Amino acid sequence: MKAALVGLMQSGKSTILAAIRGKAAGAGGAAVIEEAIVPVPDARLDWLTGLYKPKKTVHGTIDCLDLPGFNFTDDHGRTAARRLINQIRTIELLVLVVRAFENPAVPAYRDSVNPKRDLDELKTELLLADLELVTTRIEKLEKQVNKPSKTQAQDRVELTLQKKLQEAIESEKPISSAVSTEAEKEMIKSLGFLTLKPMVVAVNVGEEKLTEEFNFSGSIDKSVPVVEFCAKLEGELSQLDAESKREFMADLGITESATGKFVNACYRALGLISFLTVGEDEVRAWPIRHGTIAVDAAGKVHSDIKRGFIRAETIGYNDLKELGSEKAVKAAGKTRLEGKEYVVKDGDIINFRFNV
Ligand SMILES: Nc1nc2c(ncn2[C@@H]2O[C@H](COP(=O)(O)OP(=O)(O)O)[C@@H](O)[C@H]2O)c(=O)[nH]1
Ligand SMILES: [Mg+2]
Repeated sequence: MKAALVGLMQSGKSTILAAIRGKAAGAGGAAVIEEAIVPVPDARLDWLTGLYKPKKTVHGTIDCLDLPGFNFTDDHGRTAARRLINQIRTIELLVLVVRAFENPAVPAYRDSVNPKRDLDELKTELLLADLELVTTRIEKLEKQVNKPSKTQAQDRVELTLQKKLQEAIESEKPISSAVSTEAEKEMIKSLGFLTLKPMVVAVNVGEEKLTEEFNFSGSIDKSVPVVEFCAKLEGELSQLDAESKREFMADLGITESATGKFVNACYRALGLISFLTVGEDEVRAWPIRHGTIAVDAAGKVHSDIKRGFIRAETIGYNDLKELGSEKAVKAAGKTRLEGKEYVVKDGDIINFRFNV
């Protein structure tokens, strides 16, 4: 799963990425896209590792891109930003990072710290980039539809759809608000509209305002997760051992680390859950889309397991934790034998039975 940190210059993207991967921030400001694979923290994996003592424990991961910050205040900046924006069309999730921290040493964008204004500016730029794309596509389709071709009927349907999307953007609504069916989504998938992508807003708050909550109503849809954390502080936290970290967090009144918050928000935005596999060799979390059926979950592990799928021997993580062993779960009659069409739940521990 690929996410991109998108934000105005000096909003703290690189500091956030450094904090969530537990490494000190890089030089920053470079015009390159940095990539980091961030393991998804999961307390269930920790507990299962204690139980099975496997040779290895494999976490789910999020592949995070850190983009240079945008600057729309001059032509040069706008051109650079537009080029970057077009490079993230294949990314699945956008994390919009906005600055809420005061720091006299770091000049503020447009000379003042104003997260809502910055979020609106980012949103507008994403809409404009999509408007450009939809307009180009409409021009192309309009030329195409009048020539007889194999795709003519299809092109006509798409043209109607693209016009509907254009109307939405022109009234400042995201593409996602105008797409209603899976068929429509499929039709425009390859274009990579930015305002069709799931989003998370990450607010980089100051050290002294850790508990401040932000209201972005009117700027973003209620369904978009908003996470607040102080990137700088989290960077410092990530350098501590577990014990000092707990103490420090308690002192500050933080209950969840930024990584946890961040990853959970990404999961939520993407509609992801995890199922688990256990054994002496490996304890592992497998991210899947909410609603995935057992046979497709099997395919994540191996194509042979999908092909030869017989049953998914399933126990709930909570049952295992409560009863202490697979044997006890079985004795309590809580081991389930699920078929191909079973909709996998978050925290299902699955042993796939298959035959190839
Ligand atoms: N005081 C304070 N400074 C921060 C915070 N986050 C980032 N900074 C500073 O702001 C500057 C820009 O941060 P950076 O992560 O490079 O921003 P980017 O351009 O979005 O990647 C750096 O000098 C950081 O040290 C924060 O939470 N508090
Ligand atoms: Mg940076």
